[in-house]
Order: sequence, then structure tokens, then C-alpha cells
Amino acid sequence: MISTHHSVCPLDCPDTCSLNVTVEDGRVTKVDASARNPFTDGYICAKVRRYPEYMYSPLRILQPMKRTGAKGDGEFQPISWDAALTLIAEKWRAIIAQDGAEAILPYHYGGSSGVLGEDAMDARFFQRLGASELLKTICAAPTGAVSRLMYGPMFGVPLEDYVHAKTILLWGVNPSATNIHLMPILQAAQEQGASIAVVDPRRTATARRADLHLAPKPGTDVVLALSMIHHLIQTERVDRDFIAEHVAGFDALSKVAAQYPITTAASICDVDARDIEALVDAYAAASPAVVRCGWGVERNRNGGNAVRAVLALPAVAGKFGVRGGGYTMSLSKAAPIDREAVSRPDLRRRPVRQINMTQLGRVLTELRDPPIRSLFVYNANPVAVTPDQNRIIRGLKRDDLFTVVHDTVMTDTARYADLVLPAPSMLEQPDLHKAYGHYHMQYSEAVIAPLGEAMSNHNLFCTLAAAMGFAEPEFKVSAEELACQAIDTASPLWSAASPDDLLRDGISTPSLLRQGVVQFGNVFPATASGRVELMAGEMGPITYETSSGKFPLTLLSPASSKTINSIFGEFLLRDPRVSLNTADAAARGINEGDLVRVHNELGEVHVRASVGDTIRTGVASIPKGMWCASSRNGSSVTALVPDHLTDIGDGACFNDARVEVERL
Ligand SMILES: Nc1nc2c(c(=O)[nH]1)N[C@H]1C(S)=C(S)[C@@H](COP(=O)(O)OP(=O)(O)OC[C@H]3O[C@@H](n4cnc5c(=O)[nH]c(N)nc54)[C@H](O)[C@@H]3O)O[C@H]1N2
Ligand SMILES: Nc1nc2c(c(=O)[nH]1)N[C@H]1C(S)=C(S)[C@@H](COP(=O)(O)OP(=O)(O)OC[C@H]3O[C@@H](n4cnc5c(=O)[nH]c(N)nc54)[C@H](O)[C@@H]3O)O[C@H]1N2
Ligand code: SF4
Ligand SMILES: [Mo]
Repeated sequence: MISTHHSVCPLDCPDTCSLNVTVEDGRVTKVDASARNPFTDGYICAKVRRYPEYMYSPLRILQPMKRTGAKGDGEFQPISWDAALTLIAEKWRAIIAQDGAEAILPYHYGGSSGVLGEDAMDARFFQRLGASELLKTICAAPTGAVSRLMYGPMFGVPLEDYVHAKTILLWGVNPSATNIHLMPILQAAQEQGASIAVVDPRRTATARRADLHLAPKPGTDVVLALSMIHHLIQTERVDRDFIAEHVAGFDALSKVAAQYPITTAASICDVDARDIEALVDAYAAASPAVVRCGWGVERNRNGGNAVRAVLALPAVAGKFGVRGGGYTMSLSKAAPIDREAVSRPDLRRRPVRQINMTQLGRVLTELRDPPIRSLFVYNANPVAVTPDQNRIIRGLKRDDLFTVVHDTVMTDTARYADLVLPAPSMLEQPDLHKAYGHYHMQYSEAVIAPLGEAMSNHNLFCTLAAAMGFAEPEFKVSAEELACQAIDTASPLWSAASPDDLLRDGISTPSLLRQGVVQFGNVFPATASGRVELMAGEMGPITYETSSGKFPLTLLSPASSKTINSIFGEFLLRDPRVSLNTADAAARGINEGDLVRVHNELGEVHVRASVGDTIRTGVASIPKGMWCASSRNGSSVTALVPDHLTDIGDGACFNDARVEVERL
């Protein structure tokens, strides 16, 4: 029997596509686009079209399993759910009696889940347990902190409205891989005369389409943006009226910007001064002009201040007040979700310590009072995605650490678990979906029942609550009930009559979107002053630190079209390459396809080289999300990534890695 079903892709991608899923005799055979979500109508990415391969892969975890070999060997034997739950409850009771509940650490990043998959029943459970709290800093911490402190935040320009813009500035973002439904909008804008500028050290497919491409040294964006601001001031192209009425901190910002005349910035960023001028001209002259600030900007020690300087541009140049003008960051904060109703922080009985997820290796190997005795990993694959892989592995190998991993497939992290628990794929569970690239809210039912003995996050944490003896009614709600509780019907972005309508129709489009979102037209900063706070105290002074160290190349590890973070890496990114500029490769005697050793003080990764002009000199790049088995030496790119934190927001500095590359 063949049937087709609506679903939604919850993977950590801005697009959150609506899907059409074909099921034949109970088996998913095809995943394709559906017209339900107008933003993503027409097509989906190639990787999710191959989702059935992922669902039915030999690495799929279908039942609970207990470790039999050494940690990391990946040898397990099946056990029953009852036995698994009893084991967890026994271990945790013993740990709590000895060291307290803060010796237990949940490790998760909900990017690849909907609203029900993360910070929902799981949060209720770990708060009630009294476990240490995880600070989710691995992505979007600097952008999130800065946009909140400067703008409150303010609802962003919808990507659909880029078609109205005359200049589009894509800063540290590569939608050709990471936000594919923006690409046709960019093309339509260009056809209507818009000019597109890209700031990226790599010559990405997005950059190749642009009218202007600046390839600064990584980590120098704060200098570049400040020099643009200074040049705008010097050439009297700032909007003094707008600043007087709506901006705080302009004079202080101007003073810092004055340290970076264009010639100084050109030398620090290693770009042509004329290109900076051209960028300022293109931006200043056009209206509407919009800035898409990406996540590539934030992932280095200067990342917070870089985002701050980039987000200052529209305020200084007076680019607000017109449809298609202003800035866009993540749109998900605007979603009509009542976070507290979902996660119930009131279930926590006493304050607990907070632990920065970016420094997991350090946490597992150094933290005391109490040390982490049990790690519960779900919605995350830290061995593959978190800085300082070798240190994380050293921590995971500790004999006195009880590690549980709940995942869909046997990841690089799951191999180190004492207990592995089976999670359903995205097509085997209901979820409520907000997006960070559009404003539509969506809901999806399970398309098929969970494979094997897989248990959704929601059901698992309800079950664990029962196993730990938590009697509160908060642990006895169904996923559908929680979805209804989650919706904030008082939000200006909620427009359906009731949550039930969304559960029935599968999509709800906010009426604000139908009217058009206009920054400083119908949406405003949510700061206490109501102004744009360029120098908000919590951000500290504007700083710029140069990158140094004994290794000559900066290693980037941005997203590729092959994976979503590490998801699909096991079969779509089997031969990751390190990209090198032709000059850097020649200086090292490296040719296209050579097997090379990329190394620094933290580790080494053996992969093949890809040589050309798609990356600037002094910079190397390996795609994020590769699995350990995809390199010749069993290490993946995060083995090279240091675990220091960003200037604002305490985020991860993936792109601060410094390496040398040599032929093997
Ligand atoms: N196909 C696919 N799509 C994805 C993802 C994925 O893994 N695969 N991941 C999703 C997630 S979780 C996120 S957060 C987003 C991220 O999506 P993007 O915002 O596009 O972020 P990145 O891929 O990290 O980096 C974007 C670009 O920034 C450049 N860059 C690196 N360092 C610097 C710098 O110092 N300055 C400047 N100006 N540019 C720099 C990189 O070369 C890269 O081309 O994408 C989401 N979409
Ligand atoms: N080198 C490098 N590394 C990076 C970055 C970088 O720029 N460079 N960027 C980072 C970014 S942007 C991000 S957002 C993080 C992402 O970090 P993570 O969110 O940890 O990465 P994912 O690979 O998406 O891992 C999600 C895991 O959850 C599992 N999963 C999926 N559905 C479910 C479910 O329903 N239940 C459970 N229990 N598990 C499920 C998936 O199989 C997968 O193993 O990685 C970061 N890592
Ligand atoms: S990963 Fe992104 S583009 Fe691909 S189907 Fe999911 S939401 Fe759409
Ligand atoms: Mo991310």
C-alpha cells in the first residue's frame, strides 16, 4: 500500500521545510518538498531527499544497549528498556547520595529538534532532578547576546522581503549551503537591479554570484565594519535625525570607529581599500538596504564585537523604516512560544551551577566539587561537533563516568557510552516547529511508528520521571497537550484561532507577515530604552584582538551542503577535504588530492587536499560535521579546535583554530 503524508523537517537549518513523505507498506520510501509552507515550496535539499537511507541505515539504534567492550570500542549488547531505566535510576540515586545531583550533566543542543524535542519535557526533568544546568553556547550565543542587548531583540526582516531590497549585504553567511531557499530570492532581487555584497574569507557559491566580494582575514570583521562606520561619518552619510531619535551610544561608537580609517582597516583585514569604499558606497546609496548577519561572523574571539559592529550599520546609516531594509539574524526568538510554560523553570527546587557546553572536555577532565559523574547526551554529538575532541574523548573514557547517549544512530559520541538508548527519526514522532529563517509555525504528526524500540525525547523523559519517582502532573502530559501549552496565543505573531487549528492544519502564518514586517515601521527594539543600544554596558568596551600563535594558517570549519552539523556525515561526507589556496598549497608542495596532515597542538587530522582559489591565502577549511571514521587517522575537524570563548556571549570559537598542513 502506498500513502503520502505531510511532515516538516526540524533539522538545524533556517528553512524548516514542509515535506511530502511517501510510505510504501509501512516503510518510508521518498521524502520531498510540499507546497504547504510557501517559503520552502518547490524543493528541498539533496541530503534530506536521501533521508530514508539515514532512517534505515545499518548504524540505526533500534533498542537499548549496554557497553561490553572498552569505552570507545563500540561494542554493546541489547538490553530491555526496563533494565536500562532501572540501571539509570540506580546509578543516579547512588551518585546523588554521594555527590549531589549536580554531578549529573545533561548534554544537548536542540537545533535538530522541534519545540517538543528540546527544552521541553527534558528541561522539566533535569530541573526537577537538580542536575547541573548546561549553557547552550555552541552556536548563536554571541549573535543572540548582541542582538538582544542592542535591539531587545527586534523582529528581523523576513527573507521573503529581500526581493524589495536594492542592496543586500551577506556578512559571514553562505546561504547556497545553509539557507537554500534564500537563493532564488537573491536572484529575483538581482534581476530587479539589487546589488549583492558578500563578506567571507572563502569564495563560496554565494560569493561567486555577488556583485562585490570582500575576503577579509577571519576574525577581522569588527575592524572592517568599524571602518565602514567611520567612513560613513567622514563622508556625512550617517542619518543624524534617526540617530538623535532612536540610537544610544553613537558618539562613543564613533570614537572607537575613528581608530580604523579605511587604509588601516585594509591592512588589518588584508582587503583592498577600494573594495571597502565600494562596499560603503553600495550600502549608503541604496534604499532599501538589508544586512544578513550570519553565524560565520561570531565563531572567533572577536565574534561578539564583530556582530555588534555589523548590526550597528543599519542604525548609523538610517536603513530602517522601509520594507526590505534593516537587518536579519535568527527569526526564531519571535516565534509565539511560551518557553516557561514548556520548560517550567519553577520545577527546580534550588539554584544549580551552570556549565558551558563549549568546554565539555575541560569540564569532564577538570571540574571538581563535584566532578561530573554522569553525562546524559541527547540531541547532540559532542565528539563530532564540540571543540577539543581529544580532550572530550579523554573525559568520556573515565572509568568513573556513567555516560548515557540517546540518539537515532550510533554516533562518534554514542561509541563511548555505557548505555545507548534508541531515539526515533524526525518522521517517527510528532513535533511543533518554529523556524529561524521564516515566521511560519508548523506542526507535524508522526508519519510512521517509531522503528524498533525507539522512544521519543518526550516519552523518554516522562518515563525517566516515573523511574525516579517524580509524581508531579507536569510529567504526565502527552506530546500533543504540551504542543498546545507551548503556544503563546497572546503573541503578536500568533494568528490562528486556537492551538488546535495549528495541530489540525499543520501551518499557521502570522498576520504580521501578511501586513509586512517593517523595522521601525511596525516592529521596534525591545530594549528598556526603546533605542538601539550600540554600547550596552553588558557588551563591555569594543575590542579587537589579533590572532597569533605558532601555526601559520587559520582553519575554518563552516557548514557544507553534505550534512546538517554532524547528521548525515556518516554517509554523505565520507571524503572531506581540506581546502587550501593555490599559493599556500604550492609553498608546501601540496597538489590537488594529496593526502595531508592538518595539525596543531591539540591534534591532527589526515584528509585529502583540495587546492584552488575558493579560499583566501592564510586560511584553510574543512567542513564541519565530518565523523571520525572519515579521516585516515580517526580524528575529525573538532580535534583541531580550541575551546576558548568569544568576547561576548561565551560562545565557541571554531574558526580560531590555527594549523599547519603538510603532505603525508
Ligand atoms: N547544509 C547545511 N545547512 C546548515 C547547516 C549545516 O551544517 N549544513 N547548519 C545550520 C546551522 S546549525 C547554522 S548555525 C547555520 C550556519 O550558517 P552560516 O551562517 O552560513 O554559517 P557558517 O557555515 O558557519 O559560516 C558562514 C560563512 O562564514 C565564513 N566565515 C568564517 N569565518 C569568518 C569570519 O571571520 N568572517 C566572515 N565574514 N566570514 C567568516 C565561512 O567561510 C562561511 O562561508 O546553518 C544552518 N544550515
Ligand atoms: N568544527 C565545527 N563544529 C561545529 C560548528 C562549526 O562551525 N565548526 N558549528 C556548530 C553549530 S553551528 C552547531 S548548531 C552545533 C550542533 O551541534 P549538535 O546539535 O550536537 O549537532 P548535530 O550533529 O545536529 O547532532 C544532533 C544529534 O541529535 C540526534 N538526534 C536527532 N533527532 C533526535 C531525537 O529526536 N532525539 C535524540 N535524543 N537525538 C536526536 C542526531 O542523530 C545527532 O546525532 O555544532 C557545532 N559544531
Ligand atoms: S535541511 Fe533545510 S533545506 Fe533541507 S529539508 Fe531540512 S529544512 Fe529543508
Ligand atoms: Mo548552528
